[in-house]
Amino acid sequence: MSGRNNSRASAVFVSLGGNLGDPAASMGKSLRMLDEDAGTTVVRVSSLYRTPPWGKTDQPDFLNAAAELSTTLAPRGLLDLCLEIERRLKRVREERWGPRLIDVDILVFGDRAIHEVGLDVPHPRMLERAFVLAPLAEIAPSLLLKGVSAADRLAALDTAGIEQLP
Ligand code: A4P
Ligand code: MG
Repeated sequence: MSGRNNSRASAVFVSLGGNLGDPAASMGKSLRMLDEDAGTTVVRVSSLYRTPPWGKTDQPDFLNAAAELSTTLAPRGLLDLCLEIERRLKRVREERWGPRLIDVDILVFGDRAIHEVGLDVPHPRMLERAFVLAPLAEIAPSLLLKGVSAADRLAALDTAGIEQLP
């Protein structure tokens, strides 16, 4: 994998989601592939959440989760790994915000702010999305997002219909 970063590992958070096929299995496989990458370790994984579709509402409910990684990859290298995992799980991109087998997005990469072609970190739409913040606040309630904790960010959002699975 290109884009190795030889500096110390950074705390990184990713979101996982899907609403086609067997999303729980796809998310499990994605986490295994992330963990198997030489420079990346999965440190913590949230519960699964059943979430109503956001953005484009005439599609099945999603399953969503979040994970903390420790990685020596550079942000671009981690994005390449996430996209490679989606490809290996045979994700086909059809419409924006449409149904998907698996989506693996980078939410936060240490304290880095990145605005490049094809890579925006922190994820630009995460603060308005309860399906992202519910699992993230479970594993990192004190994580500061623009100066406000993930738990407080979540408390300000409508979480109707979001169900934490056992
Ligand atoms: N990209 C830029 N920044 C990032 C980043 N931080 N992490 C680029 C990952 N990718 C990033 O991605 C399109 C491109 O975004 C990538 O090639 C990468 O270069 P995509 O996954 O195909 O996204 P998309 O679906 O076409 O659009 P978008 O806006 O990224 O979709 P989202 O934001 O992922 O939303 N409702 C529920 N309940 N749960 C969901 O998981 N997901 C979506 C999709 C809509 N509604 C949902 C859910
Ligand atoms: Mg994505």
